[in-house]
Amino acid sequence: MAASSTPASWAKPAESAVARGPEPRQDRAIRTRNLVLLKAAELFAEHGFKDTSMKDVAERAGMTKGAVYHHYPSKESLAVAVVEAHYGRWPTLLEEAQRRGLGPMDTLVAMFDGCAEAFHGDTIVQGGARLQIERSLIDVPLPTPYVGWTELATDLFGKAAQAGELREGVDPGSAARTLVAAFFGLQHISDTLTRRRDLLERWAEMRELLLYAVRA
Ligand code: LUB
Repeated sequence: MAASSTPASWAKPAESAVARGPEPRQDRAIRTRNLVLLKAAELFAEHGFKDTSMKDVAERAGMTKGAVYHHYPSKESLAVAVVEAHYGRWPTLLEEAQRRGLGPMDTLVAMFDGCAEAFHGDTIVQGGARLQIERSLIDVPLPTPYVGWTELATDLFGKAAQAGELREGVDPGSAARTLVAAFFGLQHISDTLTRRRDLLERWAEMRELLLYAVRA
């Protein structure tokens, strides 16, 4: 099966929409920057963008505010970095899924299984998702949400149709838009009701029903 290409909206843009601190070179600086990003994602996921301050990030990271500002000159630059890092998880997931040499439908399932695992336990992804929900309140451009997963799912459902794995009459684009919308809603409801504790069970339930509906 021809490899699916990584959706453009998942790639880190060449030019960031906001000012960034200097690219760290030494390991210590890289570790510090990553810690700031992780703690910011944690706070964004817990409290949202508006109720998180750079002071909160510094305290949670055990650093001075100056150290945080050195890497990220504004809270907006931190938000952009968290959302970009969130999308940066998916190309690796796609490479891993494609290395397994699965058919298109099983590649799609592997991708969404990995997505569910990430939403269940990856702080960067959880912080990125909260920021995307609040995107209208954040005064900088953020990557366009949902289109990457829709593009990939459309491609894989199309390949599944060619391989005879998709139920007769199911349109790949329609199946992709339905799956992405359903998954978005599932992870949001799970977050709202159980802080995503029940996400994996909810995904297993949805996967069985949706796959039953679309598999040949
Ligand atoms: C996914 C979210 C949450 C789409 O791709 C995205 O932008 C997404 C960001 O809020 O769910 C469903 C896989």
